[in-house]
Amino acid sequence: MTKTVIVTDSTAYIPEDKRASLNIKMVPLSVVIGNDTYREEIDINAYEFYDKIRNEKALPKTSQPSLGNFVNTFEELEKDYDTIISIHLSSGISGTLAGAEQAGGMVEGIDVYTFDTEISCMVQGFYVIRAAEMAQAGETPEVILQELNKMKQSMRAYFMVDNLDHLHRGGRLNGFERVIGSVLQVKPILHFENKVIVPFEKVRTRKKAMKRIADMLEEDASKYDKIKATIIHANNEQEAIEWKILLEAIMPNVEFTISYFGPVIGTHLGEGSMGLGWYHVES
Ligand code: MYR
Repeated sequence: MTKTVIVTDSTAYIPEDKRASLNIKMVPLSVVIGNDTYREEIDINAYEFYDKIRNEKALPKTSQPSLGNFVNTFEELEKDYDTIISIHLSSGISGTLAGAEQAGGMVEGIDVYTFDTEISCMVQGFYVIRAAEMAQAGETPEVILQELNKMKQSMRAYFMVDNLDHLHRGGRLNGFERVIGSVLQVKPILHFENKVIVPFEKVRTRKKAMKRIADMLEEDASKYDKIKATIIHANNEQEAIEWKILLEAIMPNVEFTISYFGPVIGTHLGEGSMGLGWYHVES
């Protein structure tokens, strides 16, 4: 039987106990604040990050894992497994997946497959958790990858930020003039298209944006028996909890979780951002 292990990066923001129970290996991205570099989820957590940057003059920056980090991780896994499936944030916003691909070609004695989630955060986490459950059940890498590609067909995610400056500064927003967001106070709904972030719709208020996103989920919830959804917040957990209670009441066939934008993604979105991602679970 093929022994398959699942690797992901820190931006899936899968809690440590969940990673441990599903044998998910995590390679961290880093945030750089002033002269200090922190591996997220190891040296700094989301609460510490948002707290720290509030009192910092220097704006944080992010960096992908080093090639050496991937090589070391894969070499270590080669001792116990035949196959790695390395699942990462969108290749259109980070070089992380390219790093995993390169390392995979350098390590002998183990097959490395990479999977581009074309998204990030717990939406990426949905793929990782499903793949890890299947690996634990002894499924072959081919069957796991087939399932991930199937999940991609119904995966959707929308998010909004309080201030577009973070995305502009990091060069991660496409198709939107800087002046529009700041001058007109537009709260655009954002999403991923062809692996990069683009505006989905321009909405005037946060409330309207949240209503529009919820309506899209409700439309899918009326078509499918079972949906898994995650509400993603950037240090605004209370708002996420309230939204979850509201949505759960009108969509009983949707299983909601609450997750977060951690340090690396928070650097590019800013505090107060909010997102909703979901996919259709086949029974
Ligand atoms: C790096 O330095 O390689 C990391 C760059 C990360 C860019 C993040 C841009 C925002 C992503 C938003 C994801 C929303 C998912 C629902």
